[in-house]
Amino acid sequence: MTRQKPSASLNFFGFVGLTHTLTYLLLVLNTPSTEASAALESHLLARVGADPQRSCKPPDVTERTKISARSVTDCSSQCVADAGCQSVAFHDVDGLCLLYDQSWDEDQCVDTAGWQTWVTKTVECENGGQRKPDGSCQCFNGYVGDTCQRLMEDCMEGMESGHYTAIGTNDQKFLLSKPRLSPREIRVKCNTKGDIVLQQRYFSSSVVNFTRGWQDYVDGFGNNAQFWWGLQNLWYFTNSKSYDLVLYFHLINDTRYHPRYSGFRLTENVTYTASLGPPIVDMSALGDHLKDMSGQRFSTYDNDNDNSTTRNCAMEYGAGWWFNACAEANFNGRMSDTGVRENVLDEMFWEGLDIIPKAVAMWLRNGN
Ligand SMILES: [Ca+2]
Repeated sequence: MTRQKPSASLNFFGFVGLTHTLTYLLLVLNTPSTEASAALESHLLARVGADPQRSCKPPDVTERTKISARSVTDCSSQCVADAGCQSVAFHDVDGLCLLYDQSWDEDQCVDTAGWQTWVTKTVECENGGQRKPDGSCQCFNGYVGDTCQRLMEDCMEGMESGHYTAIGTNDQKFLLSKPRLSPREIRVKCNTKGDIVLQQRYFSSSVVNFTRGWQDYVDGFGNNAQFWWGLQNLWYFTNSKSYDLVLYFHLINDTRYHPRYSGFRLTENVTYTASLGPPIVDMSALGDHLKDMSGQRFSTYDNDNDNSTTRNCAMEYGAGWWFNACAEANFNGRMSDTGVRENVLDEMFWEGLDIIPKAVAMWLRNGN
């Protein structure tokens, strides 16, 4: 038995990936489930099972290639890398791996102890996905799955799928996502940690105005760099999975803070009441100035849901927020280029800081 190196066929047939097709192995018969899963996972392969108790090999025809392999994973890898390969048979005692240029039906398979037979099938990568040299699909724009057949539930799922490595500058663009509860796809901006960015602001000559009415805060507003994502989106996501709220402050002296609160959720989608757990990082340097936020309804100047009967907090603060009566921070307030607090309510501020951040953001991070 001669061990043949697959490198020549791998290098050549890797370019067959331009056809945007994916070769995947269909399980026909009798494969140890753990190893089969590993093989499937390593190539992001779909699996179609038959009788798991049956051992069989293809009929007595000449194989395309006969090699040794350490495992069915190894054997199937050779087939995936070889665009002409349609099926494999593997003997797990002898470590013998046979590649065939044709595929087999279950009733063609000859009962033979020790043999596992896999059949290849060619399918398209969906939704703009492209076949990689290893046979798996590289997905784009928020699609995930073996054949890019569905949208990611959130940024973390997209990141863990290996999706981000191909698009590179992921923090510069929006992707599509579909959380469990949402009837439609939702545009999300993901940061490099796999968080969803729900608010992002920095001072510039074309700063986005955050003094907005109710419908804007529900639907979202702004551009790709400075924006409020929208309460309805936030409601869909935070009721589909558990998230923490991470705030980001970048002060004018280049100090950065990342306070993190556990369990952020909007409990209803009429006034978008916030539920927020305690901080889970040391807040001694900043002070906890969101401690009044949990349990509050969202307010804008044209929809006063705050807890003051005499004041319109959103109008005084020039911002939409979960005001009590009113708040010790104003993340959606007016930004300035001086970085110096004027001690007025409508400016961006965090109680206890005598300077104004030059950039802020709010992120949803996967929680427990
Ligand atoms: Ca009021």
